[in-house]
Amino acid sequence: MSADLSPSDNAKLAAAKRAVEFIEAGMRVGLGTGSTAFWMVKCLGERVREEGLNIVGVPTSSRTAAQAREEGIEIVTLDEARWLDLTIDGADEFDPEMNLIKGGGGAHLQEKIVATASDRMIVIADPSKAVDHLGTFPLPVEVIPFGREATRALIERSLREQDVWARDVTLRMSGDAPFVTDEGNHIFDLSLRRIGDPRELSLMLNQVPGVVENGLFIDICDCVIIGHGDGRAETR
Ligand code: ABF
Repeated sequence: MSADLSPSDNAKLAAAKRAVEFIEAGMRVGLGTGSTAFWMVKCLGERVREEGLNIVGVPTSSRTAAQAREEGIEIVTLDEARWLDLTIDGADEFDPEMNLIKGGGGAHLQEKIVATASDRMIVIADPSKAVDHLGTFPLPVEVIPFGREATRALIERSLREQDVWARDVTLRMSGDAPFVTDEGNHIFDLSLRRIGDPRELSLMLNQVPGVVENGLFIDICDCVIIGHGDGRAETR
C-alpha cells in the first residue's frame, strides 16, 4: 500500500501485485487494458527489470503495447505466440459465476480473442466491480462502421424479440466524433439494467450482421483477484 495513492489505486495495485505472482519464467502472457491492467503491466515490468524474469507479453490494445514497451517487457503478436499460458485483465463487472462485462475501455474485441487463446484468465478488480447480476454497466457492442444505423436497428429489434429491456443503444463518442477502436470499428453501449441470461444475449448479439463482438465474457475467466484500499487482496 502506498500513501501517495488513492484508495482506489491502492486496491488496483494490490490486485495487480498478487496477480503477477502467478507469472513464471518462460510464460506467454496476455496483457489486459484499462486502469487496473495498467498496474499489472507496471508490476510485471518491475519483475522483468529487477528479477530478469523472462516472459513474452501479448498486449490487448495499442495503449497497453506502448506501456509494455516502456516497461521493458518483450511483446509479440498473438499469432507469433500462438497460445498463451495466462491472461491478466480488468473488468467492468463480474458476477458470482465469474462472467464478465468488459469493453468500457473499448478494447474488448482484442481482450476476448487474447483471453480465449489462453490456458487461464485472471481478472483483477476492486470491490466495486462485483455484482449479483450483470447489466448495470452498459454492455459494449463493437460494430463495423458500414451500415452502422442498420446494425443498431437490428440490435434493437433482436433485443425486443428476446424480451430484453433496453433503455438505450448509444453510440460511443470521443468528443464530436464516434469512438474508434483499435480495429477501426465503432461501439454501441447498451443500457440493459439487468441481464437475465448473459449466454443467450451474447449469442444473440453476435448473430446480428455488422456486430463484431460484444463485451460479455462467459466461461472465460478462471479466477478474480479483488484488491482493497488497505493493500489486501483476496482471490475468488
Ligand atoms: C478493460 O478495462 C476493459 O475490458 C474494461 O472495460 C476495463 C476495466 O477498466 P478499469 O480497470 O479501468 O476499471 O479491461
